[in-house]
Amino acid sequence: LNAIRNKKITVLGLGVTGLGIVRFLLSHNIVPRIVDSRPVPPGAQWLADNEPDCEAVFGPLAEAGLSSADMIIISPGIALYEATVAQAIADGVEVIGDIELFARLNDKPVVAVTGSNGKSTVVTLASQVLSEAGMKVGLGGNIGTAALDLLGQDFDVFVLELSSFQLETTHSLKCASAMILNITEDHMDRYPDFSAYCEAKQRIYQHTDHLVFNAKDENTFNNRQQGVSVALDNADYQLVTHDGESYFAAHGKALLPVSCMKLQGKHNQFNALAVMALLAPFSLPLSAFEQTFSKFMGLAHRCQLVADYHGIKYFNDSKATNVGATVAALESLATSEGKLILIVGGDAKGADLTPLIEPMSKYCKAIYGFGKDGSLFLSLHRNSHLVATLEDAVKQAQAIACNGDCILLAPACASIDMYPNYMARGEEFCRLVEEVTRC
Ligand code: UMA
Ligand code: ADP
Repeated sequence: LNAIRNKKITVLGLGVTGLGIVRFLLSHNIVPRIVDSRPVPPGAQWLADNEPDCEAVFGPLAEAGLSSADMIIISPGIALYEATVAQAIADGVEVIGDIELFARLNDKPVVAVTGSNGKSTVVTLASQVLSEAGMKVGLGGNIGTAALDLLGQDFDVFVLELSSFQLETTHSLKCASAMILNITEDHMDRYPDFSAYCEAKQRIYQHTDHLVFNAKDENTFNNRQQGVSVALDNADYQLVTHDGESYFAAHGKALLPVSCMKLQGKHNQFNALAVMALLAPFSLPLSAFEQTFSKFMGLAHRCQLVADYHGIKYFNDSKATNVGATVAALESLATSEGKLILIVGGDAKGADLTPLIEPMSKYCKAIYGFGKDGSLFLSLHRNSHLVATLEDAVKQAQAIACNGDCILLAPACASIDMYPNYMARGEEFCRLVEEVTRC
C-alpha cells in the first residue's frame, strides 16, 4: 500500500466495486477522490451515512477532471475507451481495476474463473468444495462481493469470478488455478468485435500456475499450450461409463458417479468437471466433492424449476442473459422435441441471435418475445409472437401449453430495458407463475 499512499487517487464509479475500493482505502487511511457519471450513484447513500472526508463529484465525466489524478481505480461498468478515461490514460494517469489492486496486495492462493456462462455456478461449487474440505474461503468478484471487501479477512484461499470487464484492467493477478469456461458472444455493445472480448478473457491466464480450458472451445485455449482440458468427452476431465453408469473422471480414472450430483443438465456436468479440474492442485479428498455435489441445489434464476402444475413445468432461467446460456437451457431441458415454450427478449446487447435457430426449431413449439429487442427473435422460429410484457408472455404461453410441456424464461438478453436486474425479472416470472397456477 505504501506504493499508492502518497498518490492522488480517484475512485471512478460508486457502485458495488467503487464502494469496496473506497471502504478499503479509507480503512488504510488513504483518502480518495470519488467520481461517478450518474447523478445519484448506488453508493451515494453510504457516503451520506458515513460522511468520509472525501471529495465526491457526481455528473458528466467530462467535468470531473480525471486527468488531475495520479491513479484512477476504475469500476468494471466503465470502458477504458470512454473519452475522458482514454484522455486521462493519454495524459499519463495509471488506470487499474479493483482486482488489480487486490492482486498487488494479496498473498493467498487464488482460484479464478471467467467465461461467458457458468461462472457463478462453478465458483460457488468450488468455494463449497474447499469449505467442505475445511478451508476458509473468500468468494467474490463478479458474483457480487467486491474483491477488496474480502481482503484483510482471515481466508486460506480466494475464489474469484472475473468478468471480461474486470480482466481488462488486471495485469498482475497470480492464480494458483484458473479457467475460461467457454466464450460465446456477449457484451458486443462494449467490445469492437468478438476477438477483443476473447482477448480480455485470455488475460486470466497471464500468471497462472494450473491452467484449465474447455477442450471443445478453442477460444479458451491459452497460447502457452499448457494446462488440463475439460469436456464431456475427449478431455483430461470428462465423463466415462462403467457398467452402464456415468462417472466424472480425470485422466481416464473414474472418480465419482454423476448420479451423486443433484444439479441436472449436461452443462452442469461440465461445470462439475471444471470444478474438479480447477481444484486439482489442492489435492482435496473426493468426499468433499461428493458432499458438495450431492447438496448443491443450484443458484436461483438458473434453470430453476418454479412449478409443476397439471403436467406443465415452469422454469426460471432469467440469468440466461446471452445466447449461449439460452442454447444451453434449451439443450438441457429438451426431454422430447417440440415440448418447450420459450420466452425471450430484453436488451440483446448487439448479439448474433442465429445460434438459437437450430435448437429453437428442434425443441420449441412456440416463442414469445417481449422487451426492447423482443421483435428480433420473431424471424428465428415459425411460431413466434411479440407481446408487450412478461405477464402477457406467461399468460399466452400457459394458454397454449399441454400436458408434458415446459414453459421456459431464458431471455438471451439483459434485463436492463425493463428491470433493475435479472433477479427482479426472474422474481416477476415466479410471481406470475404462482398467479397462473393458483387459479
Ligand atoms: N456506470 C455509470 N457511470 C459510472 C459508473 C458506472 O453509468 O460512473 C454504470 C455502468 O455503465 C453500469 C452500471 O453503472 O451499467 C454499474 O457499473 P459499476 O461498474 O458501478 O458496477 P458495480 O456496481 O461496481 O458492479 C460490478 C459488476 N457490474 C458490472 O460489471 C457492470 C457486477 O457484476 C459485480 O457483481 C460487482 O462489480 C462486484 O464485482 C454484475 C454484472 O452485470 C452482476 N456483470 C456483468 C455480467 O456478469 O455479465 C459483467
Ligand atoms: P455466469 O456467472 O457466467 O453468468 P451462471 O452460473 O450464473 O453463469 O449461469 C448463467 C446462465 O448460464 C444460466 O442460464 C445457466 O443455466 C447457464 N449455464 C450455466 N453453466 C453453463 C455452461 N457451462 N455452459 C453454458 N451455459 C451455462
